[in-house]
Order: sequence, then C-alpha cells, then structure tokens
Amino acid sequence: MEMTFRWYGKEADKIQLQDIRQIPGIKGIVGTLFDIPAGEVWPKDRIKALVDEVEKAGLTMKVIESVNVHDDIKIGLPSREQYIENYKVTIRNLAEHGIEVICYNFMPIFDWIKTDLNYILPDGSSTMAFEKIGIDKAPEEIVREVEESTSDYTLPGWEPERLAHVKHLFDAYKEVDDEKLRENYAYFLKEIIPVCEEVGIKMAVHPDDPPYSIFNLPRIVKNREDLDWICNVVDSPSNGITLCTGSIGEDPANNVYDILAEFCKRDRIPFAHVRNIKYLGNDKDFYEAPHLSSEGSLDMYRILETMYENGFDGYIRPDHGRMIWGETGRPGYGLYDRAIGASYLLGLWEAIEKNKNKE
Ligand SMILES: [Mn+2]
Repeated sequence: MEMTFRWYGKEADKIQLQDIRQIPGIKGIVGTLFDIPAGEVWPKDRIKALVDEVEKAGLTMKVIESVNVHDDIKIGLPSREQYIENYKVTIRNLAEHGIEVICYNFMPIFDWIKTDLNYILPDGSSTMAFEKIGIDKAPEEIVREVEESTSDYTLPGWEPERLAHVKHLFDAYKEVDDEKLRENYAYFLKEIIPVCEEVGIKMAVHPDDPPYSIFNLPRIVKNREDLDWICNVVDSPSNGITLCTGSIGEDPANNVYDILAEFCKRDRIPFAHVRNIKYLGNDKDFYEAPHLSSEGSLDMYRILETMYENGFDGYIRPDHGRMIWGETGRPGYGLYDRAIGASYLLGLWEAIEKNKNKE
C-alpha cells in the first residue's frame, strides 16, 4: 500500500507540493494536466515537466487522475476513432514517464454531482452533500448554481468548455441507454487495453458518483454486477478499478466490504479512494463525513482490514475532505482535512499490519 495525495498542479492548486511533502507518510502525488481538454493528446514535454517538478519536491507520481474520456466515445460517434487514437498516444506518453495507473470514469456529461458544495456541519466545518430534493431541478439550473458558487476555480469534470454545451450534450445522449453505453464502453476498452498491456499501464475506472441514474442519464459503473461486467469484458490485469469507498457506499444497497474483498482478490484494484460518508436517513441522501468511522456510516477499520486481508498492494489516497480551520478553495480538496484523513488511514493500516504479523 502506498499513500498518495491528489494535486491539481501549480497553476490550478493553491496547495504547494512542499505542503504535501510535510504530511507524514505521503510518498506520491496523484497528478493531472488539468488544462488539457478531454480527447486531446497529453504532450510528452508537459508530462515530463510535471514529473520533474514532483520529483524535485521529493515526491513521486505514479498515478494520474484523470485522463477524461471524450463524450463522443461514450455516445459512439464516428469521431470517437480519432479520440481513441489520441487516448492511446496519451497512454504511451504517460507510460514513458513512469506512470503506472490511469484513473478515469465513464459517466455521461457530468463527472460527479453533489447538490450542496457548502454543507455546514454542526462543528462549523463545510463539506459536500447530496440530497434528492436538490436534484429535482433542470440540469442547466444545477450547472448555473455550481458555476456561481465556484467562480474562482474549475472543478474536475465541470470544465467551462464542457458546460457550455450541456444542452447539446443531453440531446446527443438521447439515444444512449445503459445497453448502448455499455457497448461503447466495451469498444473503448477493447481498443485501449492491449496498448496498456504493452506499456505496463493499469486503467482504473472510478465508480459513478452517485452510483445511480440522475437526469435519466445512463449509469453503468454503479455496483458489483457492473464492476464484474467491466473486469470480464476485457479480462486483463490492465483493466481495473479505482475503488472509491465513498462513491460505492453512496448507494446503501452496495456492500462496500464485499466488493472490496472480491476485486482485491481478483487483483483489479490498483488504486483506491478511501473516504467516509454519512447517510442522512432519507432515501439515499448523504454528506461527505470526516474519514473517521465514528463520524460517518462506513467502518473504515473494516475497509482497510478487508483490503489488507485480500492482498491490496496498490496506491491509495484520502478522498474528499471538509473545509476546516478557515481554509477556502476547491470543495473536497483542501489541505488540512485530507491530511488528517491520510494520517488516520495510515494509523489504521499500521495497527492492522502489526496485529496480523502477531497472529
Ligand atoms: Mn472518489
């Protein structure tokens, strides 16, 4: 297990690499070239500059999050051929610079949805929440609200050039149901996984967030059956999962522990996001809780123990954190609460490891 920390790059992130270096136990950065639009090739010189910068700070970069998949690939338009070719070049370029894992998702239009980016907890800290009542709005309205509340920065998956076309995108997805999206996903995987095998990259799909359909859009990465289908459609160690305990756990019908056990055992989890959520007791409503078991609805000890017992040896990172101690910035991606989360997870891991060695 290697603990990492997501970083958006020196232009897009106000957190400095040096700050991350000072979090005990963090060895690696989960990096990105945030400004490159989905579908375009990531140039070698840009990748090299990023790796150099990270290494100069005493850290490594083995995981990328995310290389986004162009909507034309998901819709299955003829233009997908060029975008898939570009994706293959990006895979090769990343492998050449030491990258081992590429996180991505296969969600139509939106990368993720929360209805409240500034949900205030009783202790005064701020987090993100999803309440069904907040999703009975038109997609354009949600987009406008997100844009208004995040005018200072861009959120992953909410890049302005995509949002400008939301209405057009909804039209384009009209004929795409779950089955069609699956067909297009299989097509994509069959094209890219052989390249990954050749260059030693592991693809790691992030589950849909939340893991059920919203705005009637298709959703195909939401539960055990979906993950099983993905792993089987191209049966390769290069075709894996970013197991996000929060996203999977957002549907109480998902047994996050069983899912972790199964896919760790199958060696299909090269990368994990470990975070807690708190169900609000009303349908599937939840907020993103501090990482501690006692603060949320997931048992984090059991999560890490399951990973340990089933041979997890990939990269892990704390996922979204709250905004605390007066910090402001991109929701979910402050420094302090994620650092606390990382230390807590490392503490659990140490205890589990030492206990198992005693047995
Ligand atoms: Mn996640």
